[in-house]
Amino acid sequence: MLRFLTAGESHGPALVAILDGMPGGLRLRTEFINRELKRRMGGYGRGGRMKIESDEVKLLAGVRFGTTLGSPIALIIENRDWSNWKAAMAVEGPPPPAAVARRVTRPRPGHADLAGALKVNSHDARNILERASARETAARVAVGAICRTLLANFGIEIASHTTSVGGAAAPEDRQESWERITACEASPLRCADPKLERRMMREIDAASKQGDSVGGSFQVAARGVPPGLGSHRQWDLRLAGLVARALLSIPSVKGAEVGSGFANARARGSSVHDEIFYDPKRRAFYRKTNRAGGIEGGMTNGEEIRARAFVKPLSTLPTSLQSVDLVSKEAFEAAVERTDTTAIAAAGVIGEAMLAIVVADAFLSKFGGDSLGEVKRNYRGYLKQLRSF
Ligand code: EPS
Repeated sequence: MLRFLTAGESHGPALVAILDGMPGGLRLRTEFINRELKRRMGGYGRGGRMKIESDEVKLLAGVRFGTTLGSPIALIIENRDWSNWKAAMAVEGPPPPAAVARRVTRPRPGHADLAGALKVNSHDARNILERASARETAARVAVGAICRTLLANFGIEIASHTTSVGGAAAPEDRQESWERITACEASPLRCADPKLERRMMREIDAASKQGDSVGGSFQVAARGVPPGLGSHRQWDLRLAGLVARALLSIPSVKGAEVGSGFANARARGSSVHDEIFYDPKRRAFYRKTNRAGGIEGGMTNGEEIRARAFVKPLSTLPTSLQSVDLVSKEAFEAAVERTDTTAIAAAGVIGEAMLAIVVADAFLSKFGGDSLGEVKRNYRGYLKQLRSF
């Protein structure tokens, strides 16, 4: 139902996105989108670039008088750093000398540089890294904010929290409550456990001091999600797969888990599966545990969606790693000046956006209509069906 594309290079003029499939009649506030963009820029361990940028969205199409038209929504986020890159990233004109063009012939291990250079037959890895950069995720967060706005109309909320940085990790099977997750919003790493957060900050300080980077993990959560989103019908409709794909599409994410999936794999079934209860007052089925992360058989089961992403240490390092020059084929030690020590807090915000996009898509697949009113009518009918089940 929902499709979106982004375009833009990290040091080019701007990032843009087109979101297609959003119903008409949805009130959109740029201030809300900007607030999400601001959240993505924060977090302990970020580097120099975030001091330059101050992301703000401009809606270009699909919105009239603050309300969606049901036509594609187009948006733009300008790159402030562009003013320092006008020659190197000029859109038109002949290429300037190599030094001015800031050509990159030294691929960084862990980055897209080498694989992309080989793929597109370019000896200037800048043609790859500009697009592979996690800068692109600002556009996703803007798209995610629009999806969150839709979901909010149906009481669906999304949050995230950092669960580990390097070796500072919450116990694998601990599930923080929704209240604790949302209460940590203003903390430096958006970690629900203040003591653990201090350990995380020490990990970041130690890595930074040694000119190194550090990875981690975060959990995303969605509450107020009705049962029955996604489908058991086909592999590509199963929601767990869609959530995992969305998380794994975030730069640096190398692992994904639904519920307490990893711990579950080591336990017995009798201690894993969430027993089913019924509340006659609410006329609803419910669980006392949520190890399934709110998804069973590829569908939401009415509990909170919980999924975790595992993030590798950033591959742009101030210290050196062995690599080989693309042109001379000579060995060298790659060292780059400006980078983040970790972007784990930002990664959680991007994870929220990706989850919002997946849930909004699944929601519209089930209840979709051309106007918000039509979606609401369809949803109300389904809630009635659930109550009289
Ligand atoms: C990134 C490298 C850094 C990060 C950037 C992602 O940028 P620069 O090369 O300009 O110093 O700051 O992240 C962002 C710009 C952002 O908005 O998140 C990379 O190589 O992926």
